[in-house]
Amino acid sequence: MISLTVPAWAENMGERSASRDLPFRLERVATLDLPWAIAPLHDGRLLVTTKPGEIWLFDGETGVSLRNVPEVQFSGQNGLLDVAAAPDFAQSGAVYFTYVSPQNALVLARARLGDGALEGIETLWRQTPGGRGQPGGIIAFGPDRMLYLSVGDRMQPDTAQESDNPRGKILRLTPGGEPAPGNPFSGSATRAATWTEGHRNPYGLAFAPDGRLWSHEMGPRGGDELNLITPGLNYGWPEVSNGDNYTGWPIPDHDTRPEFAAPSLWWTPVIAPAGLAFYVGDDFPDWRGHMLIGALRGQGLVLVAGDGSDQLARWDLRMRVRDVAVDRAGQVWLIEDSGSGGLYRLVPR
Ligand SMILES: [Ca+2]
Repeated sequence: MISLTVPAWAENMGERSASRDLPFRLERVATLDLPWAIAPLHDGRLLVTTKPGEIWLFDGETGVSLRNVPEVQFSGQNGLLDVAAAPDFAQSGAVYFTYVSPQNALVLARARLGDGALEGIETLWRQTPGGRGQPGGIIAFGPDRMLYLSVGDRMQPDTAQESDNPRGKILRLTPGGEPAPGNPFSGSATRAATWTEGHRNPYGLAFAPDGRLWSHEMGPRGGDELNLITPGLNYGWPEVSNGDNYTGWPIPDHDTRPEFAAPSLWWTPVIAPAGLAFYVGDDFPDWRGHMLIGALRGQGLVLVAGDGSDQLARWDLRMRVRDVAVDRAGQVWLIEDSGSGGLYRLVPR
């Protein structure tokens, strides 16, 4: 059923239709107010954030809302964002999370997961200056145990090309939030933390089983992108995009400026990608090594070849999918972007 044909040239995936022939059924486990991110823990429990500002811990179908979560700016795209377990979570109990502060700054924080509460909260990194919407905020830990963080352009596109501004960048930080050794640039703390630049609003960031880092980002009107992340490269926003401005004013396409790294795949009309996870496990053997991408506007789930060469499938789930995650047991989870949003487990057919 899945084609592994590799196109000769990156092409637009947006015009391919979605299928209602689902190789799984959706089991609704819980209902949450605007869930934003899922983080499976090693022991089968799940952390789920909500944009208004809660972090839920699920053990099976039983969920508790953790105490001591910091106040967030809940407005538009801003709020409590991503959550991730530390690589040494089994020993340290440490979790990392991102949020937009009441002062508009994207913040990266760390805490210990205590009994029904966050304990010992530390702010590790804070965006200066802050901004408006489009916060990014996705956390991914690398095989090098460093922390990779996406920062959106905060709706100020030109700043994605300003080298001393964290907007529109992917950062590589130590687990304590400092610029990581071995980064491609040097200079200010922001520059020294920068891994790649020229991004718009990346809501997906994940390492493949082969150790390569992938990201996707929402384009403007058209031009959602899937990018292979290579240190030191500039991904072109807002100088180039395969989409256009919302005003209809055209933006030069990626292929007019070869000095900017071009996407592996792109989508026009947009799917509004959100969440990125590589599949490892037994529930869906055909998906092993490939990536799963949630779609907000696209209202579904997208399966992309693990080397970024092709979209293998796109399923119409008739809901805005905000995040997708794979747990240690190989189960796939997703959440629905809604005020009565479902937490779902995918059950193979
Ligand atoms: Ca780009």
